Amino acid sequence: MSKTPNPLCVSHAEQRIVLAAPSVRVRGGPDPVSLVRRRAIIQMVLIGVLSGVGVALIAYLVPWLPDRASKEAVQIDRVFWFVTFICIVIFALVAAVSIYAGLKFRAAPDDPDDGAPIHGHTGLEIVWTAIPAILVTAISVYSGLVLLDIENIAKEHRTVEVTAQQFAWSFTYPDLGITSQELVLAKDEPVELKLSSKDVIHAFWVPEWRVKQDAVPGIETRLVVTPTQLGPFPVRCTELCGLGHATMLSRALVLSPEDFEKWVQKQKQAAGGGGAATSGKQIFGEQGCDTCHTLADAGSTAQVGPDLDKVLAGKDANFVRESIIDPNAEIEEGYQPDLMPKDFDAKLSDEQLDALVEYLLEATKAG
Ligand code: HEC
Ligand SMILES: [Cu+2]
Repeated sequence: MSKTPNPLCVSHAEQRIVLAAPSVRVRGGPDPVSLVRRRAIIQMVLIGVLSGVGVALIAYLVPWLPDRASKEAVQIDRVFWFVTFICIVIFALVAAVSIYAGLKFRAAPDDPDDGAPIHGHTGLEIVWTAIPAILVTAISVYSGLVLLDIENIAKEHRTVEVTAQQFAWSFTYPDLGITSQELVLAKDEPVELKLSSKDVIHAFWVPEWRVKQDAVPGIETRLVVTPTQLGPFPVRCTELCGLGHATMLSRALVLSPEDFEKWVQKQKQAAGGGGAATSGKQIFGEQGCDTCHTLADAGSTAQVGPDLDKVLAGKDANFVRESIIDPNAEIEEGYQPDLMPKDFDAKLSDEQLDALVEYLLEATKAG
C-alpha cells in the first residue's frame, strides 16, 4: 500500500533540517534559515523564562519551611536557596526545550515514523557532564564551608548533654547539676549539645533550628546551635527507633536570659540542692511519665499510655509498683508492649519508687 505524503510531515522534516543546517546565506534576499532559527531560539527563551519565573514564585511564595529560629537556620536556608536556584535554572532549560519540541515537532496522528536516528555528539556530552560536575562541586564546597562555620562554636558557650532512649529525651546541664525532660535554653546563647543514646540510634531535630544530629549508642556526637527566637519548639526523633518512635517528642524552650536564670534557680531548688527528687509528683514529671500518661493531679494530658486516673482507680500498691518496674508483665488492653521504658527499676531508688507509687495511689483515689 502506498503512503500518501503528509504535508504536515514534510514541514516537520524541513524544520528539522532547517534547525540542524548551518546557516547558508541566500544571495540577494533575507536569510530564511537564520530567521527560523532565531524565531525558535526566541520562543524557547520565552518558554524558559516563563517556566523559570513560575517555579521561582512557587518556591518563594509557598511557606515551605518553618520559622528560622536560630543563627544556623539562616545559614542553612541560604544553602537551600542556592540549591533551589540551580534547580530552577535547570528546570527552565529542560522545560524550554521539551515544551518547544512537544509543540513544534509533534507527529501527525497518521504518521507512524520514528524520528531520525541521531547518535553521539561529543560536544554535547562534554557540556552535560561538565556542567553537573561543576554544580555538584559548588554545592558541596558551599555546604562544607557553612558546616565548618556552624560547628566552629564560640569559646564561651553552654554545654548540654542530651540522652536519647526508647522513647524519651533527657537533658543534663553538667555545670548546673540539673537534669530536665525539656531542653531549656537562653536566647542568643551558643550551645553545644553532646548527644548519646542508651539503646538504639535516635536523631535529635528541632525543625525551626534546622540543625539535626544522630544520637548513637557507644559514641558521643555533637550539635551546635544558637537559638535566636523565644518560644517552645518541638524536639523530634528523626530516626525510626522502635514502636514508640512517633511518641518520642519533647520540647525546646527558649527563654530570655533572665527567665533562664530563674528557671535554673527553680530547678536547683526542686532538686533540693543537688539531691534526687523525693516527692512522687516531682518524680512523675522528672522521669517523663507525664509525656505519655494523663494524670489530672499532675496536670498532664498525654495519651500515649493509659489514662492513669482511669486505670489506677481502685488498684493496689503492688499492681502500681509492678506496672512501673516491669511494664511488660501485664499489658493494658489496647496498648502496645515495649512502649513504656523498662529501666525505671534501675533509675529510681527504692525510696523514690515508694514515693512515686504512694503518690499515684493518692492522686488516683479520688477520681
Ligand atoms: C514512652 C511512654 C511512657 C512513659 C515515659 C511511661 N509510660 Fe507508663 N505506660 C506506657 C504504655 C504504652 C503503657 C501500657 C502498656 C503497658 O502496660 O506496658 C503504660 C502502662 C503504665 C501503667 C500500667 C497501667 C495499667 O493499667 O496497666 C502504669 C501504672 C504506668 N504506665 C505508670 C508510669 C509511670 C509512673 C511512669 C514514669 C515513671 C511511666 N508510666 C512512664 C507508656 C509510658
Ligand atoms: Cu528515637
